[in-house]
Amino acid sequence: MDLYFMPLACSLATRIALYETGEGAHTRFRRVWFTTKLMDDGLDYRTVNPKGQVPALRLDDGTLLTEGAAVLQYVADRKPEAGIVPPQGTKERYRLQSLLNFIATELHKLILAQILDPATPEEAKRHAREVVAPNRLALLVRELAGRDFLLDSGFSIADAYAFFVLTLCPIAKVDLAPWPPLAAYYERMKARPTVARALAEEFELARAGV
Ligand SMILES: N[C@@H](CCC(=O)N[C@@H](CS)C(=O)NCC(=O)O)C(=O)O
Repeated sequence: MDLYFMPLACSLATRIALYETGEGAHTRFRRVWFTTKLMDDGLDYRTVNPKGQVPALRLDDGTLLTEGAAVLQYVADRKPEAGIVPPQGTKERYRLQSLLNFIATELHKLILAQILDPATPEEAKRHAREVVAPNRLALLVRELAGRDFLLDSGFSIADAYAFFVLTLCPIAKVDLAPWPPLAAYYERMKARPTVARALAEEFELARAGV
């Protein structure tokens, strides 16, 4: 498989999932440069994925899978024994899908994507930081109430996606201080070797620019 990624983008969650399942070792990680949309071989990524967004996963049969929530579930379902996705059809699976959708639409897009897009007017960025973020982060804290991770079964792909969001919050100047449970949750995730490894690797890659 090939994972198309940008360092410290939402594709970080897929990298974590691949390390959790052990398939990272058999995956080609293909970097896409955010500003030019070029890959390291000079090819325009939009010829691969017209959306120009990561993550995208090229399967061995040539199929291209896009959209983080689907990509994450595909990776996790390939190795159910890794235990990072509940079985299909169970209530836990629907909770997972609900969480992935919440993280994608309410946290990733409504907060981070808004703030990090240079074209967003300052007023809209302020609204995202001061009004939207506190409301949605409070909801994330509620989802965690009484749990170490978002699912009772333990670390899952929903946590991997939330980890990306919480990593980017300080970069987007979203204040996490009012939410101590989120800091503890973040540290719990970072204590996992797969998460620490993925984060360190992507920080290193990001040092070369975006
Ligand atoms: N709907 C997509 C959105 C993915 C997305 O926003 N990816 C960002 C990185 S976190 C990206 O590729 N941005 C580059 C761009 O939009 O040009 C998904 O859920 O996977």
